[in-house]
Amino acid sequence: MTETAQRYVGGGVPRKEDPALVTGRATWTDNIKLPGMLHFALVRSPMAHAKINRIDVSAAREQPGVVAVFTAEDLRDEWAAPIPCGWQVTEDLRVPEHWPLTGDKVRYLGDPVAVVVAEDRYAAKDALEFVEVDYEPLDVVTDMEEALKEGAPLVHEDLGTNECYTWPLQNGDVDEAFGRADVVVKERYIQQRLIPNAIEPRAVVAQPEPGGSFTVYSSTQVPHILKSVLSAICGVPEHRLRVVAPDVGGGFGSKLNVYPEEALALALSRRLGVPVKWVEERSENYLATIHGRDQIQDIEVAATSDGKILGMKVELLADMGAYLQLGTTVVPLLGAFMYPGLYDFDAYSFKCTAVYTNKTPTDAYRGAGRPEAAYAVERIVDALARRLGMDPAEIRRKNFHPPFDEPRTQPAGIQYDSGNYEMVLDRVMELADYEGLREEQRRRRESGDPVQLGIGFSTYTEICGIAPSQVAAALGGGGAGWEAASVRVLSSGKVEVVTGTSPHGQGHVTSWSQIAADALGVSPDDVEVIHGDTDSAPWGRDTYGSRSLPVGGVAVYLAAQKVVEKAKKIAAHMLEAAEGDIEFEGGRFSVRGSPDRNVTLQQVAGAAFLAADLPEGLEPGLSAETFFDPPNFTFPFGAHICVVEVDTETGKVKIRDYFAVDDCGPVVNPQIVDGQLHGGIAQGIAQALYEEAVYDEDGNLVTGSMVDYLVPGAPEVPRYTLERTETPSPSNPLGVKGVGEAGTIGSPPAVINAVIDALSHLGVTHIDMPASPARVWQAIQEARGREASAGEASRTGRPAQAPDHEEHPGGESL
Ligand code: MCN
Repeated sequence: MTETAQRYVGGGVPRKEDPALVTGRATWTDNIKLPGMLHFALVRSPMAHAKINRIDVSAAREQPGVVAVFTAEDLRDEWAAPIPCGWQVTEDLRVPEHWPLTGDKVRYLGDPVAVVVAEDRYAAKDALEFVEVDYEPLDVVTDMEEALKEGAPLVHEDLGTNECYTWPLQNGDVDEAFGRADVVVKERYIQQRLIPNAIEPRAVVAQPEPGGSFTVYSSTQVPHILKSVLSAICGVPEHRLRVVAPDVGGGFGSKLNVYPEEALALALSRRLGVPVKWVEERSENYLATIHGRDQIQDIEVAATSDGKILGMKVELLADMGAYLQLGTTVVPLLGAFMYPGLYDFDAYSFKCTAVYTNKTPTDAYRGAGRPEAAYAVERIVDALARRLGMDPAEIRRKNFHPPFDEPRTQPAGIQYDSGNYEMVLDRVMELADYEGLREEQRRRRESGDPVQLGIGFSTYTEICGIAPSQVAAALGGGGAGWEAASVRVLSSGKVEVVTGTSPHGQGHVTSWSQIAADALGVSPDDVEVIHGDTDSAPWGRDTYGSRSLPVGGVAVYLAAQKVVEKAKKIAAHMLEAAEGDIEFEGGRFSVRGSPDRNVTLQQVAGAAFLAADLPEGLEPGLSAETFFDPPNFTFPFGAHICVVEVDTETGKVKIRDYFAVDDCGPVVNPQIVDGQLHGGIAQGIAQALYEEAVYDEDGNLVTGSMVDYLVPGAPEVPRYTLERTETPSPSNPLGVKGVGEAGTIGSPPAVINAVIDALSHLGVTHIDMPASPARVWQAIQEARGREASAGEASRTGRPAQAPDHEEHPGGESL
């Protein structure tokens, strides 16, 4: 008899990864110790921009424990190609040469100029100060607008300009839309530079193997991409290179890259014939690992007097930093399609100008382009609501796309997969008791309470499940977007899943076990998931862009389906029935109408392995491989309400409550999804209230440690109230959408809108992120000053000084 199949997808299966992680049995790259291994450290530029006149390494070579010291010149022959830019986003993209060590000039604080190899880390580190570099300081440019001016210092003289590219997009008649609008609101928002701060900094070990092969262990999100790119940079043929991502302690996008230190490790192990290791220090990480965001957003919306949006214009300046890393150029363009948010209107234009400055390169940081877009649209929709005296929920509702379950074209010209935006908004308002909150706000305002209540909305969507290879290629991407999986049923019926995704905190081992378990009718404990090693998982496009489930997890499901199809043939043969009559449920194959005639998956697996009696022409074994390249991205969405208390006397913001209703389609593992949202929202709160990488005019990173760069801790983040709705995606057969970045994308505008909402009755309309107590206090004082001068003006008849776009870049204006 067939029992009712137990389903694991959607259930609270505990994370299989955790016991090893919480009992100190994880293998981080720094735990790898190999016989004869040497260690290296880098001499990094103490200046943001300088000519290198001379490097003298002779004293360093004499230091105890030092084995070798190399400059760019010494390693010139190691490279077959420079570190590449992965996205040729325009034909005339200006790409500077980027070598693992710089020889002529340093272009940002921390630019590596020499490498010391020694018997241990400390000896390598101690010898760094004996490398003498004669730097000739050059003028520095850290500000994007300054960098674009005539006569600005050039980060790369050979490019003749600091402009990296300009990328335009236009859909619909924007002039017409703005021409017939009753209201135009224009804003400038600043996306401050952020530092990713994975718990484990980067680390790499390279080991020469017999026969001219190499193994590279790296704390990376992208072992497969790293393998192809390192092969190209170092000229090691692909089949002679194995890349392993051991346990990886987070990345948040920062390990979606190929860094100078990884190329150096491979080249040094080849040059010296021994394994070498490099482990990043935290303060080094602040300089040497990519940063995120750093954009200036000029956004305008045109609307009717009753709040219907007609058109939107966005002009973006995006800071590339001093060099291009793999995804530096594409990050702002991931946002290009997302500024329209959840809103349906006809005309949209976007232009991004990308700029070189003397700062650490930027690249993907959790959300990559989409938090920026969501922030700008959600802020300006609030500004429009204030301008028109409308409720922020009402204006959103008025402009939402109606519910849809088939792809629907949005204003930037791409197709959202499915959505029901009113549903999430209605639910979050119910959860938060919106009316009750407004009532409390009214009371506090009327009583003149120094602590004011603010209620902030964010209704967001985002583009994730980064995949369709053709779309990636059309955007200039140099890598494919499919994902691969193999499912192998062993002779005993136990299962091995091989995935091309490379988890670093997202729980793929658990999730993929659940998917395979349901598809094959086994328990998740009977499934082993193999990942992160290009020898055992040879095909993959890795983990970023919340793609792993909608592309990689789906590939696991499809490979399992292939296995079931083959198993049905064997079962039919064993049961002497027609293949078409075989049904599969709960791990058992039975004959339709005769459930007692059945065999288990284990029996079929045994028969497939023994191969003593298989159907004519069928190969032995029970395994299958799939490459899944979906037809479209997935677009999770949600509605968040942040409730803040703002102390008007000190400027301090306290998040009292945070409500989120998110929709990522059917959920594989609710506990993991909650965790992803908790972490994601915390990172968004961090951007909204705390974090900012600040450079001074000379290009020094002022916030060079965690003392100055404020990563929030548990006391700073609130208790979250989370709920979900479930709108399946038509982009894949599981209907799933990604969730790894959703919280980070949704939360910053909710927090800032809440802060502004708390203070709007005082005349505050804008505060830049991070909304530190000083900034909030300042905004209150400025608003009070304006009120006072307006009062004065009405008494004296002289015009009051009104805030406008020029004087107060964040101010709303008509
Ligand atoms: N999931 C689910 N049901 C859904 C959607 C997702 O159960 N409908 C589960 C998945 O099965 C998977 C996890 O949620 O276990 C995340 O899946 P997905 O949304 O596909 O995202 P990725 O696995 O591709 O993760 C990448 C994403 C990104 S881009 C960043 S940045 C990020 C993030 O994930 N960095 C992280 N989450 C992180 N979490 C940790 N702990 N550390 C990081 O560095």
